[in-house]
Amino acid sequence: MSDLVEGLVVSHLGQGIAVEVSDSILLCQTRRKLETVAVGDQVMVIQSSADQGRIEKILPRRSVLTRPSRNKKTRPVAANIDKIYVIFATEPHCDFLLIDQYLAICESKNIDAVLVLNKVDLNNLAEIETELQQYQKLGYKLHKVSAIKDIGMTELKAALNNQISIFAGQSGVGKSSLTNAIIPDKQLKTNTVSEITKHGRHTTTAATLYHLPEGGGLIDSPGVAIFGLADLTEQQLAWGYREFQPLLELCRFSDCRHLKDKGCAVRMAAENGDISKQRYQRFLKLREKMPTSH
Ligand SMILES: Nc1nc2c(ncn2[C@@H]2O[C@H](COP(=O)(O)OP(=O)(O)O)[C@@H](O)[C@H]2O)c(=O)[nH]1
Ligand SMILES: [Mg+2]
Ligand SMILES: [Zn+2]
Repeated sequence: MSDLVEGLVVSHLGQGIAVEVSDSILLCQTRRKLETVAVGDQVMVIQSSADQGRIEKILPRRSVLTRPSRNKKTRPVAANIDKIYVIFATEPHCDFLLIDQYLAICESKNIDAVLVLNKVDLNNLAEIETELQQYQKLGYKLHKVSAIKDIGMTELKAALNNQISIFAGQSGVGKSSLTNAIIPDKQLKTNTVSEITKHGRHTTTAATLYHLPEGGGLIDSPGVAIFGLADLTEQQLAWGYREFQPLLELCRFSDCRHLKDKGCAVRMAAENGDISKQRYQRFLKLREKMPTSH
């Protein structure tokens, strides 16, 4: 009979879950009927052999990101994240709708959001400058970097310390390039996980938590880091636009949808130019996309 020990879920492998306990990694299965475990979870484990164990319990989460799964349900993709770095660039074309979506999710889940404009070595940045200033006015931190030309990377690395972060953003913006610049021995570490677990190659689709040299961690989730609006309500989406927050209680009706509703303080603020019209328009678009709005 072994004791329960605390561990950190560092990767979800096909054959099991890699849990870091002290300095070693155990390949774990979960106790029957345990809810879905996610990368970043703190768990209680019973060690069954030198390199294997069973997850008995998931400790309470500070935060959880989910993605849609079957039957209109959601499943957790990463837990205990402190900060989401929303990566974007001018190539591929900057998708402000997606940026707003990530920011709204962060706002409603109490996760800090930071904007990262990558590829600043390109010379077409002027076209998004006005839009970027809107975000900075709202208090969002913006890093301007180039993964390839090593611009702004020292500041970005320093900002990542002492917390659990994840990079989000559409394909092609440079998430992998940034991750590789920040964790140069990533390949090595990936191999370590699969060697210790001795269960074949580490699949590239698995989200993995890497420790940063000076403390903290970065979750690399290859493919697109998708976490949708699925588990947000319309109210949470509106709250997710932080400039709407002080206005929401000023709408005439408490169930205002901020569309064509009479006495909507949000719409009036957008019409008066007190808040960004573009952001309000994008709120309406995201609202349309929500599963609950149909
Ligand atoms: N010009 C420029 N290209 C970059 C930069 N960072 C990444 N790229 C390129 O953008 C493309 C997509 O990068 P990748 O890291 O795979 O993006 P991901 O899909 O978000 O992981 C690749 O061709 C990279 O070489 C950068 O700072 N400047
Ligand atoms: Mg990538
Ligand atoms: Zn309203």
